[in-house]
Amino acid sequence: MSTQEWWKNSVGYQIYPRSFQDSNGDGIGDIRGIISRLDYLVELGVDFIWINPVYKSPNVDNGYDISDYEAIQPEYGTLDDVKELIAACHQKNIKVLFDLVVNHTSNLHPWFVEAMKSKDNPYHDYYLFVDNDGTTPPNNWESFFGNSAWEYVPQLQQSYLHIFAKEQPDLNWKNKAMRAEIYQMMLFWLDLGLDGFRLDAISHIQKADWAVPMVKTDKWRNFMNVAGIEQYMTELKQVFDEYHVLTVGEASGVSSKKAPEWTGDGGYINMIFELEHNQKTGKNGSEVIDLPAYQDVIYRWQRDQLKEGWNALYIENHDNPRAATIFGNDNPEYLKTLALSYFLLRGTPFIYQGQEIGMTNFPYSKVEQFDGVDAKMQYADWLAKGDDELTALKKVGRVSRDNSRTPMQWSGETNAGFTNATPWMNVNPDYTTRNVASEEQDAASLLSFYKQLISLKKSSAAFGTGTIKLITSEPGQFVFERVNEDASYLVVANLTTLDVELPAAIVNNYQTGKIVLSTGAAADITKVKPGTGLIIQKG
Ligand code: ISL
Ligand code: CA
Repeated sequence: MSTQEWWKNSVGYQIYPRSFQDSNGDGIGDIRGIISRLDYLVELGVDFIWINPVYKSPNVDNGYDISDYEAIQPEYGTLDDVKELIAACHQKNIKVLFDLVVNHTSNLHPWFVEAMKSKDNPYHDYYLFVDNDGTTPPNNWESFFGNSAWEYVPQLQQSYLHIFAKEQPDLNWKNKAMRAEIYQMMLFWLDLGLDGFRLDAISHIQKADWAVPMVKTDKWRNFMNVAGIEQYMTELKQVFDEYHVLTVGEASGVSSKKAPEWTGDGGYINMIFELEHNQKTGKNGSEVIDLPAYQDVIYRWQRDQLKEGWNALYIENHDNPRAATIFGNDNPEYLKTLALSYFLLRGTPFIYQGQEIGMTNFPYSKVEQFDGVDAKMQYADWLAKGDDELTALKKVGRVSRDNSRTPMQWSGETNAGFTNATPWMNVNPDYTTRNVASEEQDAASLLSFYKQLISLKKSSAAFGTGTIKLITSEPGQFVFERVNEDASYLVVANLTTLDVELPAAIVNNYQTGKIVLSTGAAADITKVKPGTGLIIQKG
């Protein structure tokens, strides 16, 4: 492994800046807030952070609608603050990734403002406009956030494509001048010393012909990894390669089979956040993760990238409800087991802020508590379908991505120590018992477990570049070996309600080994009970 592949033995931490730490008493998390919490991250042991967008934005989609790629949203601070953040992180050996959002801009970006002026404006072709009389959209494509993906513009007699909110017009990647400006902008950030990017919605930048209709059974295929994207990814790679930066692509539609072409040697990027494992079961409003289906997806991605390619491992992010709720069990030992089930698979593990203390979904009681455009649209949708308000609230609340965006719970003090003003989003009331300060004091807490797990992960390259052997067992029981020339480890994480029965050969191999970490006191290789797990190093 070359030193350029440092990320293979590393741990990432995702920061949602709006909700991490407020430093100036306006109720909104900011860059100086992140700087003030760096020692927490050092203590935790993470190697790099990925920060969600802090660019100038009217904030229709919490920063994913950018109106100036090279300016910072004043709420978050200034460019100088960013420089200071990067320097402070580097001083503490933490690398910094920013979000790169280039599938779309804000409708208030100067390019789009120009584009709306006339068909012959040079910026008009930076976006995807189609002649249209406004009676029916150019085709039946829907946006990820619901309804038609087209917005009609009467003064142009055209509609433009937006696969997210209508305030997020899609860029036209066929336009060379637009691409050149994007690459220039990336250099601007890389020159400031960023260590990489998380590539937002990157598999959507190429679209099918407008004549191809949407099919209900595969709604997004006309803008997910569509042929022709190769050229753009190759160009992006040229920029990345110049700086040897870490690149993590949110690339839905790239199948596990195809993934090695993207993430292997010579691939476009270093790793992919697959979005397939988000498999749920149960009635609207009380969904839980469908464990067997979830595990199938994760194991398939492991198998398909065994020799070539690399995984980005995660259970939470800013687009999903909290794991402690959606896995249906917020018992700390179960959450430790959940951590074990994904963290040491082959790939680079990420922790989403608050996951390490077991933060849970917000107990919604009124619609005003929702923030996201998507949540509000879904709520209106359920009402339109005939639900009463409480039912609609429950259905949206269970799965809403707003759940993951409540303020970080630092302590049992006012507003969980996030701010001394009114927080921009409600703090989850369970902060009084679930917070960093109290878990730091408790050697048996989830937080303490994550620290041990991170340190173990980094103590042996067997957990990085070592091989992985997935051992078949009951669905929902994660059992695997990590092996290199120096060490062999067996990881067992039992998320089911049945005891794990390991194959005799495995028991023989590891029985005399040393338990290097376990979720509870009564760990025993011959009987890994429901909701528990352990790691054994071969003797
Ligand atoms: O492809 C998808 C589902 O199969 C979509 O989920 C899509 O890739 C995803 O929603 C993209 O999310 C990202 O871009 C959005 C932003 O709202 C999210 O927060 C971000 O993670 C638009 O920029
Ligand atoms: Ca602030």
